[in-house]
Amino acid sequence: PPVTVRRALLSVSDKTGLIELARSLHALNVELLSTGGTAKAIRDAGLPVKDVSDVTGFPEMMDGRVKTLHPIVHGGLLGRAGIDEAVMAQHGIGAIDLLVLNLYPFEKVSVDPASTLEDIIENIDIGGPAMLRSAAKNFARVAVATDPAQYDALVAEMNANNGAISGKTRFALSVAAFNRVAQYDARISDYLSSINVEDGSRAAFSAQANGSFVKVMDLRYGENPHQAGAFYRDLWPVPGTLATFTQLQGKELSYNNLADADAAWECVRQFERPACVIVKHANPCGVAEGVACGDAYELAYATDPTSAFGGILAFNTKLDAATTKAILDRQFVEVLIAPDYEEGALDYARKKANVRVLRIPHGEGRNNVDVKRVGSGLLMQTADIREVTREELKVVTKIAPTKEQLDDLLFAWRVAKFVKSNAIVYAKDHRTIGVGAGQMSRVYSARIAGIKANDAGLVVPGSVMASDAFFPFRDGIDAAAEAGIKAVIQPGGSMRDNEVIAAADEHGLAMVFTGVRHFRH
Ligand code: 93A
Repeated sequence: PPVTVRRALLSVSDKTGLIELARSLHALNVELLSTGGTAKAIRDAGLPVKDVSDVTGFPEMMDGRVKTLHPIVHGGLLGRAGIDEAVMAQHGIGAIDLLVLNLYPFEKVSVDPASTLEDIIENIDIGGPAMLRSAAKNFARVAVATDPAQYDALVAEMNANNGAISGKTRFALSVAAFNRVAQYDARISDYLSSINVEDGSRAAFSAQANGSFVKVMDLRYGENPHQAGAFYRDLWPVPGTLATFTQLQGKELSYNNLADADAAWECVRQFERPACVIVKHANPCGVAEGVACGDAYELAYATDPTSAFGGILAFNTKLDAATTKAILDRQFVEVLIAPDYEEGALDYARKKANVRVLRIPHGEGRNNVDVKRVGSGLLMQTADIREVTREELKVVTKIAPTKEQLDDLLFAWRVAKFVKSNAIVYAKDHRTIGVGAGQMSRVYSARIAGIKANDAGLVVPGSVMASDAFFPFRDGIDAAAEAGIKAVIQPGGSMRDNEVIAAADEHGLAMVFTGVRHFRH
């Protein structure tokens, strides 16, 4: 139900709009209580106001560190209607129905290069957040404003309702107040944890916390040596994701190592059969399923031995000693990732002490939010964790894919999801034959997939092709047919789907639509 405001406490650092608000409240017969500086400003404007210190019978002290931390204030904010009247009367606590408060400007002061640490510490508000929490918790009876931008609407509502504020408004204000306190405390914690206690210097990244992230480590540098880098994980990391890794050996992990390790691990963990994914510069350059990790590795490697050099290798099964030996004898590896290792595998890895070996235990969870920084903003989206089932596929050509082709199409589709757009993946017998990544036009990605297959000495004819998004023209299909592709998987949905389907029929290809696309930028 609406609550008529009879008594308000005003305590604001930012005095914007204060006098107009006080005047409006006074006109509605609201009694005004206030703290030192705020009370002075109101009084100077010729409006009646009571000092909190007079109400509590306790002076403001310690240069303002203690001004409102008193049961008369908190009891006035927290007292429940219909429950606490008697105890409030017994202790001389008068109800406060509206709190108008904005906090000491910690955010502003802490980023000002002229501020000393003492200035910054003094700007950590204690009484303010305490009152905001008291008032916000008691939204059943109390309204709380934390920002001058809220005053106009508040006054308008009160003017229209004889000084009353609705339950809906009080609840919305309460949520806003808790948000404000959470944000404020996060900034304090970020700031303080960025300070080096040895010499007082400040790091580019805070030491432990960053909102709801926890620092795992500083990185030698970011994507390039002139950039700083750090790795944080969620406060509660999702089981099965990169953030739960243990480094068993090897050189320090770099920013690029971690970014590539994530792509490799997320790709390989999709497969049910033993699989290997080799990533270079964020793109899978070879992927294969096998009967065991050994043949999966051989097949993945054979897709593109040139690119595999210095790659990030991920397996979805326990890595055995023989495969580890085969890998490390043959090629330079940046990072090796598996859910577990045979003891012999680790013994062998130890001989190549630089190789970073990560263990990531399998888990069901997936990261469900993606974040990308743009300018001084943030793009957020739910993560691309959509899996396409066999039943969802729609055959659009005269010829349907065979059972083997269908298996390969789904395999290629899973790989394509992890290839930067425009992504084209050629595959056969559960292994990649050629990967075309990151081109600005789809037909070039298709050509590159073909060139790479040829260079690796792999036979394209009889393979299938996956495309992460629809073909806008028939040229991609023509190029694929010319290379010998026999079946295609793609989202469909182009204006020229009919032309693209006709091209596939003309070449005798089978084609299925997924209805789902997987852009990855
Ligand atoms: O130093 S405090 O943490 N101790 C308190 O008891 C207290 N009560 C209110 N800061 C406190 N405040 C803050 O004072 C308010 O959050 C507001 O930002 C400021 C208003 O002070 P003044 O009215 O003297 O300008």
